[in-house]
Amino acid sequence: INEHALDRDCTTLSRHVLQQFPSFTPEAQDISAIMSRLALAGKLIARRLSRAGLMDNALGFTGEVNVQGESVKKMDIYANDVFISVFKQSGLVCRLASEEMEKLYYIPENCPIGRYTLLYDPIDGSSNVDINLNVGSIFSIRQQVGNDLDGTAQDLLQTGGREQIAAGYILYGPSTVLVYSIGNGVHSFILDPSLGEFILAEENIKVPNRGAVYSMNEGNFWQWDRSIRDYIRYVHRHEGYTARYSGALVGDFHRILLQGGVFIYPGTLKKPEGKLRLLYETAPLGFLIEQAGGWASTGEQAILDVIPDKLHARTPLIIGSTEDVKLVESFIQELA
Ligand code: AHM
Ligand code: MG
Repeated sequence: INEHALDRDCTTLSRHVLQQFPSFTPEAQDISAIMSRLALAGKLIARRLSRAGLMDNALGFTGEVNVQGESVKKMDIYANDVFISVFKQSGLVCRLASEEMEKLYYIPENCPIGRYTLLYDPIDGSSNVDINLNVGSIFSIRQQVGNDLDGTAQDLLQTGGREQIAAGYILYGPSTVLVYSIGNGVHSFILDPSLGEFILAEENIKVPNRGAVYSMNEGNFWQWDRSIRDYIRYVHRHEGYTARYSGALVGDFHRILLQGGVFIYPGTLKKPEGKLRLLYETAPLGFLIEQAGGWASTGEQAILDVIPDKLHARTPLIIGSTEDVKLVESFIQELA
C-alpha cells in the first residue's frame, strides 16, 4: 500500500486542529469541536450550492433588505441559519454575529457555559450565487470576555483583531476548500465528497512577497481618493501587473494567498470606509494573511489594530503580499 497517500487521507481537519496544540487541553478540545462544526456548516452550504439551480427555493432574492441596506438572497438566509443550527446544543458558542443579523444572536442553552463568540459572513460575494460562480463563508472565533448577555458587545468593541483565537474561510469553488489558522500558520483542506471529510491539502501556506495580481473594482475609479487613483495609474504604466476581480472576496483572497498580489477595497465617495466589514470580513482575512507572512492594512494602520466602534463597522482593505501592500500604503501616506 501507498502509506503516504493513506496518511494524507487520515489527516482530517479535526485531527489537524488537535495537533496544533501542545497538549490535549480543554481549549484544544473546544477549538477542535468548533472547527468540526464549522466544517459541517461548510458541507451543508456546499451541498445546497451544488444543487441550487435545480431547487425551487434556492436562488434569487427574498425581497428583504438587511442591516447593511443590501438586498438579501435566499442563500444568505439559508447559510446564516446553518451556522446557528450547527452550534445549537454544543455548549461551545454562546454568541454569534453575522453580516445578516442586526444584533448579536444568543443561543440560550449554550450561554452559561459557552465561552466563545462566532463572527461570520455566511455567504460572501452572494451576487455570484445566481450565476454559479465561486462564493465563500468567512469565520472568526473569539473568547467571550465578561458576561455579556445584554447585546451591547462591549468586549468586541474594545479590542482589535489580534484577539481572534481562530479565523478562516470556506471557499465554494470547483472543490470546497477550508482555510484556517489558530495563530500557528495557515493551513488548507479540501472536501473529499466521497469521504465527507476535509483532508489536509497544504500546511503553513506562505504568501509570496510580491505578486502580479491586483484585485479591485476599477468601476469605482472616479469615487476613489487621489492616492488610490495615483496607485492605479502607476499600475497601468508598469509592466508585470495583471487584473483579477471576481466580485467575491474569498475567491480573490484565496488566489492572492496562494500566488501573491494585492486585493484592495478602498473607501469611496459613497462609502468612505469602504464596503467590507471589520469583524467578520477584514479582520479574519487580516489574521490569516499575517499568519501567512503577508500584510493587511487600511492604508493608515494594520487591520488587526483597528478597534470597531460598532458591530458592523467597515474598514478600507488593502491585503496580500507585503511588498504590494506597502506600495499601496506609500501612495496613501504620500498624500496624507
Ligand atoms: P457581500 O458579503 O454582501 O457579498 O459583500 C462583500 C463582497 C465581497 O465578496 C466582494 O469583494 C465585494 O463585496 C464586491 O463589491 P463590489 O461589487 O462593490 O466590487
Ligand atoms: Mg461579505
